[in-house]
Amino acid sequence: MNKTKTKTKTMTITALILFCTSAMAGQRDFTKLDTDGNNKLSLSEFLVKVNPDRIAKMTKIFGNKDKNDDGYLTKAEFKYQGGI
Ligand SMILES: [Ca+2]
Ligand SMILES: [Ca+2]
Repeated sequence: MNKTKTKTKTMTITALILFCTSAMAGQRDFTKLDTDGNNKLSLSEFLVKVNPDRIAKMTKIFGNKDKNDDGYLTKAEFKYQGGI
């Protein structure tokens, strides 16, 4: 019984580490893209380094993510995965 408990605990910790790592990676990308540091991504910031033949698709994705249609993506909107 003790063995099973230890295994479950290890798996939980591994899942937590994975979760934290991916959350941090997302944050780093947002910060990298936000070149003027205003904590929002404009369309031009969002499209930096995007392949020219993907601009149209990425512009559409930007629109889908921009839930309040203010032309900027907040961190929360940026992380929203729907519409891709
Ligand atoms: Ca910005
Ligand atoms: Ca917005």
